[in-house]
Amino acid sequence: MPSKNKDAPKHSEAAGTQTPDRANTNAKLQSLEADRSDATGQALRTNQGVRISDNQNTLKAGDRGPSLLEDFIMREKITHFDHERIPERIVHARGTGAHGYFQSYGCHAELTKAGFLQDPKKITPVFVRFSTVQGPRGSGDTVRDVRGFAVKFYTDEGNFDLVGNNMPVFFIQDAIKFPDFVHAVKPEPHNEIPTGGSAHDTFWDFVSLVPESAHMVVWAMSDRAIPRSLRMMEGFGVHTFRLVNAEGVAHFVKFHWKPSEGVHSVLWDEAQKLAGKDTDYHRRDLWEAIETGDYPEWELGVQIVPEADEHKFDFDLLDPTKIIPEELVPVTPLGKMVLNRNPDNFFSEVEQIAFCPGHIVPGIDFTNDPLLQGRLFSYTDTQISRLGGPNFHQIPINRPVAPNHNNQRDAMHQHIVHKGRAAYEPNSIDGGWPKETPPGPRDGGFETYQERVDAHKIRQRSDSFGDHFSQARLFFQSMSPTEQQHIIKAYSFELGKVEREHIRARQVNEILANIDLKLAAAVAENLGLPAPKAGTVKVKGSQLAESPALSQMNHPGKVGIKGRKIAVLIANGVDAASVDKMVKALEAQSARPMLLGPTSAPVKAADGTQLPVDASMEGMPSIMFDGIVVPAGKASTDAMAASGLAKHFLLEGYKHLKAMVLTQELLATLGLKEDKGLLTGDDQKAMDAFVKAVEGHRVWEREAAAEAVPA
Ligand code: HDE
Repeated sequence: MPSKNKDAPKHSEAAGTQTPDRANTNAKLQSLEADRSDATGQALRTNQGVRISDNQNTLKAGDRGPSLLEDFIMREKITHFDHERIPERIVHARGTGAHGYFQSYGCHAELTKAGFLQDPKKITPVFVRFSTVQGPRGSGDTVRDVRGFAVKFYTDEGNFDLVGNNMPVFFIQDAIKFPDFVHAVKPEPHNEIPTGGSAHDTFWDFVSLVPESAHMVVWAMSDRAIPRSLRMMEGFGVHTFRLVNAEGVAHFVKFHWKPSEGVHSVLWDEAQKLAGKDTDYHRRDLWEAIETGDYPEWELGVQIVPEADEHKFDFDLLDPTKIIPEELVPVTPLGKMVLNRNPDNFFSEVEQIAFCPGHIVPGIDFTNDPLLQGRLFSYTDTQISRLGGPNFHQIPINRPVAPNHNNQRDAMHQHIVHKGRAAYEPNSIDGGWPKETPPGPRDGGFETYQERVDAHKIRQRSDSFGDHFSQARLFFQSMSPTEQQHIIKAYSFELGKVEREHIRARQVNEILANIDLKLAAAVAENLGLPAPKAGTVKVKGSQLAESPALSQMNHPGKVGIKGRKIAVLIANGVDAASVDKMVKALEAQSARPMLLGPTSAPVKAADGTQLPVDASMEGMPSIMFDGIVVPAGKASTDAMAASGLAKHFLLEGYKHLKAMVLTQELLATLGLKEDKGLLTGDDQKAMDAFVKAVEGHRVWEREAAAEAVPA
């Protein structure tokens, strides 16, 4: 475990009340707590409550004889085991999650009557599940993919699920295309390859034939698809929703989550290596951050558009392949979310949580976005086969904290013993209960926003959904030169894996050439395709030339290097005082220094002290860290200069543009030159420059020099 925050609450103490926030959250979750089971001090029993005397041996006829069918203890155990698996999610199967709370910054009554957005003192418990889309449950965390960002708010008025992604648009405009899209991106049917990625023929075949995917695919080829951490991702509700106030006045809104730790990614080479060296990189990072008290935090905000301005934009608000640029409509902050508690049981909580965009509360409503409308059907439907019937809302993690009495009855896995005789309404037998609540400004029954609809039934896409390239172009052109290069490389890598040349050519000539000719030309060159001509689609262009909010470089975060992992490389003969100085300087910044030795054995410092290490350089390679420091020490420096393992660690860190502090000798041995983030010495000046470089996430200026370094 990281050495920082040793006194922070540990997982096993999570039910305690370490902070007021925690206390409130836990009090709210009492109904869920009741279902948590702790076997400490308990006898081993069967499911029927019978004490078990021997859990080692099946009942047999003689010690070498046949097993006996009557062994109900063995049969019960094996039968249960045989049924331990449930179907994984069709998409978003790989995920992880955490508990936390949401707190409104103030009263937003002018915007919505939703109770959880009225009072800054109200603590609303939440559970968040982050996921990848393509890969199965056991796939790698760092694959190039969209990340799911699904939040369940357990509000006093019922559960509100904000089931979003870390990208603000989607691949398709209409729900009826979702199975086609998912079948195309999933592993190919004949050989179930590739696991977790989109670099294959069927995905690129589909997206090159479906230009409405163009905008989302540029996002997926950008660094957003390889986040450094789940804590460092923006989240988006994607669709336009409505917020409705007590007077019945509605505004269109787009939901945004802004992480306090900034928006950061790993490099593609790191992502690929991590997928092998630490398949669980993201879930481990989230888990450790929460265990060590570095609680991740996001700000929830909305872009607000009055109903009267619905048609003011050069795109349709109902089209989920479009953003509202933040420069046109800024994000208004509403409140913050903090994740402060890891799950007790992965299956019961992360696996069994069931989200649905249709779970809304009074004060929130839908729009006619045809993708959203289809989702309203799909999620409940899928839970029925995934969780075995329509009573999945009774599973502890799904249970609202609000009461939920109604006349729905029976079905698989019914856990409630309903009292009374009348399971219908109106009734006169049970006094008419449970009864309807008329709509009202507070605590009223849900009332749908009264949008007027007067139309023919048609299967037709609105012309206002027809511009597929303007915003894809805006996105690409809003990137920094570094980010643009990453996008070019990502398209080249992915299309390079496509076997059919006509698919590569179609993506370049019919999609990329309409987005940006420079992008298309660069990718064509990398693929050995003829230089593309300008695209044939007349792209009207966006209202803006650039949207700086789209570049990750403009989201550095507000917490400095808090929670960033720093490798402190040591070997026998290291100067213990130098180690101490560097570790203290890092801890002063709330970073997480970890001591790494040549092996997992303690390192003997020059003054004879034994320094226990957190891991070996092989066990935790450079790709797992945000920065590297090497304390002083002649013998330790000599040992590293002679060690292939240490040199690889350092060169790889250099190549991945990490901030580093080395000794002069090592710098010379590795043949590297100092730069803004490659420093020498162990004094405060070097450490201050190092901290600044880690804050910048990567030493982008080094990119050209790093190209030449093998690692
Ligand atoms: Fe989903 N999606 N989706 N989706 N989605 C599911 O629901 C679906 C879409 C998203 O952590 C499934 O419980 C359809 C957009 C997340 O449990 C399924 C359409 C966005 C998660 C489903 C979409 C999402 C899911 C699979 C097009 C971003 C994971 C298992 C109409 C706004 C939630 C499940 C979790 C999961 C259907 C499009 C986000 C099959 C039909 C757009 C974050 O019901």
